[in-house]
Amino acid sequence: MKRHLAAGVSGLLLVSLALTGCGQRNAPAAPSGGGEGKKVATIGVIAPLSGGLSAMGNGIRNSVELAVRQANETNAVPGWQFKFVAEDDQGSPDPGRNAATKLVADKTVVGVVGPLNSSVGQAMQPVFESAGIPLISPANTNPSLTRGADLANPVRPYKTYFRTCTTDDVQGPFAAKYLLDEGIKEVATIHDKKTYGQGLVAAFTEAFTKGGGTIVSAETINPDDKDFSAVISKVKATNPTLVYYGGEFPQAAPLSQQMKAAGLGVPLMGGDGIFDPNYIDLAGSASANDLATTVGAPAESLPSAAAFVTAYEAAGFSGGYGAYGIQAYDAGTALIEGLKVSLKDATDVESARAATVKAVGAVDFAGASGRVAFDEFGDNKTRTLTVFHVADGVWKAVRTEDFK
Ligand code: ABU
Repeated sequence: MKRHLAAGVSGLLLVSLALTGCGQRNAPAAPSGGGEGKKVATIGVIAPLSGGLSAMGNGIRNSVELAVRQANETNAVPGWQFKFVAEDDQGSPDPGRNAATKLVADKTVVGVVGPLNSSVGQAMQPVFESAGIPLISPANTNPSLTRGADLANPVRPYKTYFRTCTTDDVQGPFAAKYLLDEGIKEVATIHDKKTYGQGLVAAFTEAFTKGGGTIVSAETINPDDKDFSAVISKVKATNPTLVYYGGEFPQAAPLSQQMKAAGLGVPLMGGDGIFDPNYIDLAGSASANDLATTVGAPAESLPSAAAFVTAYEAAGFSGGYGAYGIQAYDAGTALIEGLKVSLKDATDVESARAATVKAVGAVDFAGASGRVAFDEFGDNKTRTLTVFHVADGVWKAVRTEDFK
């Protein structure tokens, strides 16, 4: 994954962005007037733009802004100008719910991409459902958000919620299969008790034990913990070959570092929540040989993502697109594809909301991450995953598979 992207690329796109004042990451994204004679539809993003997960959150924000800019440049929906707004959920449910409430109060808001955290998504879902506005997450991976608590008897809880990423009932088994294939049979698990971490570890544990592996210890931490010495000594006593962690990189990195410092010199493996260059920066040399799965293929290896990567670099954003960039770009594109249908003959955004939800549910296009089409639960039909490990101070892909 690229961390720093070149800013000074010339070309038509960059000229166009400069004209609309969109070249700065935090600049207003679209002309407030909506262009001559055009109606305005607002596309929002809600993501962690501050705090520990802001690198991932700003990658989501920028990638959606890019999709919106391109839609305006290509006049994707004749007669309509898209405005872009971004709200900070701080990676927490309450600010996320507040941001959702703020956006749905704006009658021009036609759809929102986000959030990053499953726990934040859960808080936002009812707000968007009540307003009848589509919410498309590029990063929420907990399966209950689309299929309810009983996965054996799935029921879609919110018809307005969609996502472009793969889910943890796939991600956990994918990690388990990789480890079993590598001959790793004795694993300790730790999670942060949040929706994502807990669910990922449960999915991993079920597949790993079914496949013949043993969970030698199962521990938890609190998301705000800094000192993991107590849990590490409990885990160390069980002599695992690897620690599987459910949570995000701000906790996973110091956990890995403290594990190695305490003599628990085994790799830590996590899910997409730890896949960020900041994990390696924070953990330092202790991160060597640690592993992560991601809910997609690496953008740099996908021919379908090449145009996105080039356009992102040309746009001059100050940070990279991050772990969810292509899924976020595809989420923005899914919304715009739906709007091509629902806004075509619409007089205003509000009266087109039901049609927009229906049209988003029916999109089927070749996105940056691959085919994007939603199933009856709102999940993406494409389920590609990758295992990365840390080598020479960077994340390197070791296996990419389409999970059937
Ligand atoms: N998917 C990993 C991080 C986001 C979440 O809570 O789902």
